[in-house]
Amino acid sequence: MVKKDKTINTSKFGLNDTIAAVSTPLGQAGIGIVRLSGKDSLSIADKIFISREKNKPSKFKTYTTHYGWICENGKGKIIDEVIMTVMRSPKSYTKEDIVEINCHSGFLPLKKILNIAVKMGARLAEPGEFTRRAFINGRIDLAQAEAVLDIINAKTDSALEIGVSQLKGELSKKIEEIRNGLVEVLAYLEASIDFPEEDIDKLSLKQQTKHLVLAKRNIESLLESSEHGKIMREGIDVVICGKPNVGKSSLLNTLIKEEKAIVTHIPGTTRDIVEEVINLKGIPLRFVDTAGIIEPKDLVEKEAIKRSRKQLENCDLALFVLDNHQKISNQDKNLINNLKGKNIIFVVNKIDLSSKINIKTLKSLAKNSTIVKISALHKLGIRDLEDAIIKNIWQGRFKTNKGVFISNIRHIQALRNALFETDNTLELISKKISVELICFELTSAVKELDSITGRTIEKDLLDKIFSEFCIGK
Ligand SMILES: Nc1nc2c(ncn2[C@@H]2O[C@H](COP(=O)(O)OP(=O)(O)OP(=O)(O)O)[C@@H](O)[C@H]2O)c(=O)[nH]1
Ligand SMILES: [Mg+2]
Repeated sequence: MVKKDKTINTSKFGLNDTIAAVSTPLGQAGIGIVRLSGKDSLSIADKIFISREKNKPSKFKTYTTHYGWICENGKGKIIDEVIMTVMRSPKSYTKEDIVEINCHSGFLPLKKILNIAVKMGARLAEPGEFTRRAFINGRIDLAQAEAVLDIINAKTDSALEIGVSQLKGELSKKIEEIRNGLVEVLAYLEASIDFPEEDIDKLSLKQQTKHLVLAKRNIESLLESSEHGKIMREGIDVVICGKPNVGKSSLLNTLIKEEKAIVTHIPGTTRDIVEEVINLKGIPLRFVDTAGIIEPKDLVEKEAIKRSRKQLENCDLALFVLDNHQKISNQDKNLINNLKGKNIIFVVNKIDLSSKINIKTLKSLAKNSTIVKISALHKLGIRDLEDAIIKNIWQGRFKTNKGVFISNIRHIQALRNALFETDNTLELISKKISVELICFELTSAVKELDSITGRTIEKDLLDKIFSEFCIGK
């Protein structure tokens, strides 16, 4: 667990306040939760809750639930029938006393219970304030707090896995390991400036370099994982391209299992870009169907082809579709030539029809790219194509990092800066340049790592991070 630098005031709002919020979506559902956190949570609960056991919440044992009613002032009109859970400090989400009131989820009960809590002394919580308190009170570090948001926003299994691993503190542990290496060198160098005469345990130049090189490798390996992390979180763009009428739109529809794009036997059917995101083996894939690229006959075709090319320029992977029932034309060859340097899978469509395509020629044009044979119309070979797409995504990119993946832009930037500064330190050491300057660079690298875990962090940045949370979290 990372301890925060005590000199930094990380609190935006009074920690002495007891905060309250509706922690579930405000609407009709089975159960809604009003949550209180702070030193007065239990005394507020005493004033508004009548338990069936005739006991007061301030007497409840931690992590126990109690049946009862919320009343206007502890005895007046009943507002709702509820279950109350008490979680006492320090073993709670915020490390403060927490009371959770499970009520019927309707706009009115939730609003009324919240209002009564406020009337009895609580303050409405700001977005993310519960998690912010968990961070300020030292239960979790900043990377873990950000993981909470990632878990809430996760759209794929993999994104969820990254979030959970980060919440467990696996990223923080890795960052701390790197930091320890840097700090060891820094402590030695600073001591040698402050007490030049004294007999400090010597850290040889070789040992200093060893620590720094190890830190550098570890930072690099985390940065390498960032591409993987980014793919799992944001996914990749796959553009379906090829000549008109080869079955691009049919393939899109088959892949997304929906008749989204118009399919006809008339070449030049697709004009606008049609796209859809699907989740394939935990990775979000944005499939984009494009207009067949040919010599344009009119202004509309010209614009459609311009858009197709633009999509192709920016995509991560192109599916180049060919018609099994046709010979490879010069047009195909030109298109393939124009895709040089792109990441491509060649898709031979319409395998239900007799084969006229020359596979040998295609193989020589495809070079090392994969070729998959399918029928979009009869849904043949689609699983093979999906497997080829997944294999292509991870090919050459997947570098294991013991399950620690970076996917947050803020973390990536901090690591890049730390790498730059560690490199500078190594250079300064090798050139035997002033120890003060070396310490300065090394301190900057440590600060960058600390900004990830929140040991040191600018207050504005902290405000920005927590403002992205919802109220009640
Ligand atoms: N026999 C057979 N016909 C197919 C197959 N896939 C697509 N087709 C037919 O080929 C024709 C063109 O299909 P589309 O999906 O519109 O082709 P496209 O490449 O999107 O065409 P444009 O939008 O005009 O560039 C349609 O008549 C489809 O039914 C297939 O696997 N087998
Ligand atoms: Mg089409």
